[in-house]
Amino acid sequence: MDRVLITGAAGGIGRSLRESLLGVYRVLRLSDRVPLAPARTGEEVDLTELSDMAAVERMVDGVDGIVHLGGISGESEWEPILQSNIAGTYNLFEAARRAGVQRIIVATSNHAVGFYPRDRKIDHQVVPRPDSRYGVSKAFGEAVGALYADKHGLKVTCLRIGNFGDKPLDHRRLSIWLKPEDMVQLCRIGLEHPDIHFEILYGVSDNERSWWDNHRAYDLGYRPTGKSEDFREHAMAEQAKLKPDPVGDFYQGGAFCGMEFSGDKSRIIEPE
Ligand code: 15L
Repeated sequence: MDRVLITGAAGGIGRSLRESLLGVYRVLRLSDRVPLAPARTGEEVDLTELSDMAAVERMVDGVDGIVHLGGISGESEWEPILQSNIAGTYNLFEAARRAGVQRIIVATSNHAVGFYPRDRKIDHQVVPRPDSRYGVSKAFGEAVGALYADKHGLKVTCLRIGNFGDKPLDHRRLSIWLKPEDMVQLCRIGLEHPDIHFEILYGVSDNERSWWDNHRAYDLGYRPTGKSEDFREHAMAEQAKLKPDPVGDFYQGGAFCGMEFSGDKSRIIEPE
């Protein structure tokens, strides 16, 4: 990888990767729909709206690999999800294919599988159970990634990210926390590992109470160093400030499952 593009570079994960991948690849091209801090040595800065195919084609021109973080990063109305996450992700893959990009890492989310209950351990082979329009868009990203890997030979890694940050924010995040340094390892696996064809890996650290069997990531060399239990007291103190949420507290996706819920609460049993 010589030139690596990061979309969504203005977001929390993007800003962190901008620092940690600087100098790892010869050029980092950083893109977002909002202006970014000026380029430093080894950087290029770009302003692109993902729903605009012509702009996306310019954005991917000349890159070898992409870390696709761009799009809406939480629940929203359908129209912005459709434009940024669905059309935007399709545009990215199609433009990348035309430009001969070799590898794409796509940031999907635990919300693609948020309606699995917390007492079920899931691996990378379970079918999607999205918990929101946002989660549906992330499942779409995984599907379009599989298509471009199988049909066009792009090397695609989907990262089902839990919660990225310096520490786990509450009880739920003790299971899904992702330490920034561990995210770097996962990106480097996706951009460099020789055996990638199409992968779904969980973006999660070495958390004792993880809900995810992430053995595929370990097979590819992932050795996370973050351990959420080191922050247990902090997470539980924050949890104590939250109201109980019968639906959200049962499912892995948390509040995303409870919001707008109009289903049958007596169905709070394991989905098939
Ligand atoms: C996500 O996918 C979101 O991007 C992030 O903002 C958090 O809500 C995270 O999931 C989470 O589940 O904690």
